[in-house]
Amino acid sequence: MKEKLSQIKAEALKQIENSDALEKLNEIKINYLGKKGELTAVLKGMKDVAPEERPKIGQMVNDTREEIEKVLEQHIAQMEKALRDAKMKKEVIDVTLPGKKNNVGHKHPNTIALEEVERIFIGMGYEVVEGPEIEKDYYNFEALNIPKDHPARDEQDTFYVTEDIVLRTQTSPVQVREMEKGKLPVRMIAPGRVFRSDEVDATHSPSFHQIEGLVVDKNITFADLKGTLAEFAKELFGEETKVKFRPHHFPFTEPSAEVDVTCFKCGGSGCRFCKGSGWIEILGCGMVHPDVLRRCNIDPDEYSGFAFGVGLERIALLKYEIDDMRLLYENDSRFLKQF
Ligand code: 2U9
Repeated sequence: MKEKLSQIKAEALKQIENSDALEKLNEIKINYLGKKGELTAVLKGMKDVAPEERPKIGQMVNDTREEIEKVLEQHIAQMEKALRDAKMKKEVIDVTLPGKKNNVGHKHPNTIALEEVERIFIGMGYEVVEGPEIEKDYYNFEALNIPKDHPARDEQDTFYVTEDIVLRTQTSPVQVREMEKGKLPVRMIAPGRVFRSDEVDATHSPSFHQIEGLVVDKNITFADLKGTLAEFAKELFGEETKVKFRPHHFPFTEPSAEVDVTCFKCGGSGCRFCKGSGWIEILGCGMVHPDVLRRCNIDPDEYSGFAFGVGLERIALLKYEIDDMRLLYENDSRFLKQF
């Protein structure tokens, strides 16, 4: 038995010595030390050894195993180091090569404009509230004084999902839902996508974005509306910007107005940008109609409010001097990377 073990050890060490690849060393490991290996076979033969001899033989088997293992591990480590060294020698890193350019995305002009408008109103204490793009007829129209026969409901303007469900044509339903909650005062802006059945051209799209604002509290007057929008215009277009309120009509506000700002290109003297008038129209606004408040369970004798609405694309086109709305929807990276 002793001789057999010496023979196994000598043979294993010889094979290890002559190995020139990692795979061969692993094979040797399996052949000698594995479950079906030669040393395990010797252990299995212990039943034929006299019982008093067994501890001695067992110890010899263990010694042999340990020695083969030790030499094997040494050779494996050596071979791995040699392979690593060879790889490092082959891989030359030229630190003078220019770096790879990472393609970084750009914010869409709509996003930049939205973040700017949100920043201004959050600074004035407004909350930003979002709501569903698919709305009940009631919230989109009925609650806002737009009854069934109103021209604003014309099927050419509105996408109907069913008779009672529409793709919202304005973000006003978000404000109606907020007022219905009964938590007063309200000071919020509602940005979001809206839909109108318009043909695509340089200034129209069937899907665009609005930001609407609403303030409801005791003693809110048209003066609050004027002051708020004058401040907004100054922050958005520059300190020297002036605002002009022209009487208008919306079903949901009374009185209503459209707001122009002095042209930020020529300062109001008239240029190509403002078509010679010195003014640029930017938004619509008004005092919330008492019937709209009443429908939301708000007593118009106790509370009053103002509201306004602005097209996000309109702001983006003006601010970044883009002359065709379609560019905002194509997502051509050559266009977007300019912002
Ligand atoms: C409630 C009551 C009143 C929101 C308002 C406008 C005036 C307005 C247009 C601007 C350009 C839409 O994007 S646009 O086409 N909007 O002129 N929007 S007042 O009035 C409200 C909103 C909610 C409960």
